[in-house]
Amino acid sequence: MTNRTFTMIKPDAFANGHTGAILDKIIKAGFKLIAMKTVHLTREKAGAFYEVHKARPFYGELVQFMSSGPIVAAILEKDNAIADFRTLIGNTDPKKADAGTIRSLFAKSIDANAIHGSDSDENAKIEGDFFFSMMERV
Ligand code: FUP
Repeated sequence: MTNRTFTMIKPDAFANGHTGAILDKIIKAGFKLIAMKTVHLTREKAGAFYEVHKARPFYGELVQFMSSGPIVAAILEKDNAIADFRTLIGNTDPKKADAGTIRSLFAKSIDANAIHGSDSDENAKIEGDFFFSMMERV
């Protein structure tokens, strides 16, 4: 699993019509699509996905935001996937993200920051399993 990561194109980017441009950047950066789907998370499912952040002050708003509209969830494959994808998306805060990164191009704030990328191999597996069954993967 060390060459896989998990991503979500978040409700802000989806609603603003950036899904195609973001997927184009991901594919041009060398990531292969292993599984992908559009889903609209319920509050309960968004809350469960972000359970690790439950104690943080922004948890309630994060759950509200992530259940506010459709998202695209995907499993991606590339050598060094976790680190390379986090470089591609940029800093959590788009104001601090390097020029050309997905968050610098498509996100407006730290809470609505356009895209998610797993922070470890372990979390990529947990997060991919949250959205996709074995039969939905290449
Ligand atoms: P990242 O790994 O870059 O997605 O960032 P974190 O795991 O630290 O945060 C997860 C999500 O929580 C972010 F994408 C957006 C939200 N968040 C806030 O809303 N406010 C904050 O101060 C930090 C994170």
